[in-house]
Amino acid sequence: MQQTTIDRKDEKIKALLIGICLPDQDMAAREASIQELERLADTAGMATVGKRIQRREKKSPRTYAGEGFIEKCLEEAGEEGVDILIFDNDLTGSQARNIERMFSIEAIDRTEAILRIFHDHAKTKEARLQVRLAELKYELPRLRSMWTHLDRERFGSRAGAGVAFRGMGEKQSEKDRQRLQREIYDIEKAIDRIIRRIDTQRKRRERDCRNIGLVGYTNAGKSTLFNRLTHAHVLVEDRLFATLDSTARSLSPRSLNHGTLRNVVISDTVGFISNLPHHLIASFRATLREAENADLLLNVIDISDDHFESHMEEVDRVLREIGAGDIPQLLVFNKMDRADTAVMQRVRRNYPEAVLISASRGDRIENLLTEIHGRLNAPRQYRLSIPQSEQRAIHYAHSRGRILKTAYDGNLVKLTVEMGSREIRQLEAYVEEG
Ligand SMILES: Nc1nc2c(ncn2[C@@H]2O[C@H](COP(=O)(O)OP(=O)(O)OP(=O)(O)O)[C@@H](O)[C@H]2O)c(=O)[nH]1
Ligand SMILES: [Mg+2]
Repeated sequence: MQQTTIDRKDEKIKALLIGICLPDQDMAAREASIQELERLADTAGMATVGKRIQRREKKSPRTYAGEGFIEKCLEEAGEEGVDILIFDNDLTGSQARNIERMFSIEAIDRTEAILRIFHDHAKTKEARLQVRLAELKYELPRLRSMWTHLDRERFGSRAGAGVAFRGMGEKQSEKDRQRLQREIYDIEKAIDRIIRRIDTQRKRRERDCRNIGLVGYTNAGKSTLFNRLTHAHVLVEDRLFATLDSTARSLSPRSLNHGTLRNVVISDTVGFISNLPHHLIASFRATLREAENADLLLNVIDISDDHFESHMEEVDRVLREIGAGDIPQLLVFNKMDRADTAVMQRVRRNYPEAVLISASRGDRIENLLTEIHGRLNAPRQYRLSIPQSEQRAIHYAHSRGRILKTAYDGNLVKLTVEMGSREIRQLEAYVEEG
């Protein structure tokens, strides 16, 4: 991955953004996506000089968008010039190289733009390890095609001349692949250790604490809300991916005055974005661990963003992917100070269970705290499968929960029970999944 460097101080790298719209895709969604790519470019320190979308029947296997189209876009960018092309979806390694060779310009895709931001924003050891892992996993599948290409370029075209050398690239590729895999293995081990530490800390806490995880699209206001509820000073910025690692804190004494929310720990986490590649989510296991194990998720949504509903879908998708899809959620529509009245009315109608707040102004925070209190203590239904010999557990379920159904299966008692989240802890070993 060569990086564009630029000598002229203060002058930003000029990026031209290119997307395609296939027959089964919606143009408005593609436009929203390329606008978001502009924000990503901005966060990565680049200035967007143009955004273009080409309607196509299918991706060009060689150059993703059409060659003529790319050429025309570059021409139209004119005098100003362009330093880098950013494509609004995953380029294969060979597409990127073809474009770079044909147009003598650096070409990256959305994932790489996100990786560059992550790279620049990672401050703690935990975040750096996770970003490195994501980078390696991004590079690995691109290696083979890179060396195959070099083979062809250097030796392949002259008949005969290549024979002695053919496969040199492959050997090199194999060596690089092994090196990358070793590094991936080492980093995953290090992340495992971090996760074990997080789990131990959580277990120690859990005896008398409940955990709340803040989740949501990037820039929704999670850290702002976190700071308000805990009086912490986590970095808040009007940029994408300001937060890359998790911070856990108790609610501040002021928050505690407004409801009996003693012993509640809240965690801030990395934000999500559309088209997050699977390996990137997987790399952030340590950061997302707190969310995975929360008793309640505060799903923070920027109601002032025109696309907040598609962001909600994306957040749901990621939550399911990390195994947090079943954790009770409270929808928190943030930035109500900037929202349209009609939109707020629609949200109130469509999501009657949700709360609307302004985290930065501190509006309706007490209402949020009351709602959190209610949710943490609200009973839920669980299916339990308890050996008949475990009389104490069966008795506990009957005395602390409301039994909705009892069945027997061999020596097991199968109970459907409604219980508070605190009480069910004692029976965790008997809860059936799903
Ligand atoms: N108008 C308005 N702006 C807000 C509100 N809450 C947060 N913001 C702004 O939204 C931007 C993003 O806030 P953050 O708290 O950093 O968002 P985040 O969800 O933590 O973002 P990432 O960590 O990047 O995923 C900042 O500029 C905040 O000042 C709000 O209630 N109203
Ligand atoms: Mg944040």
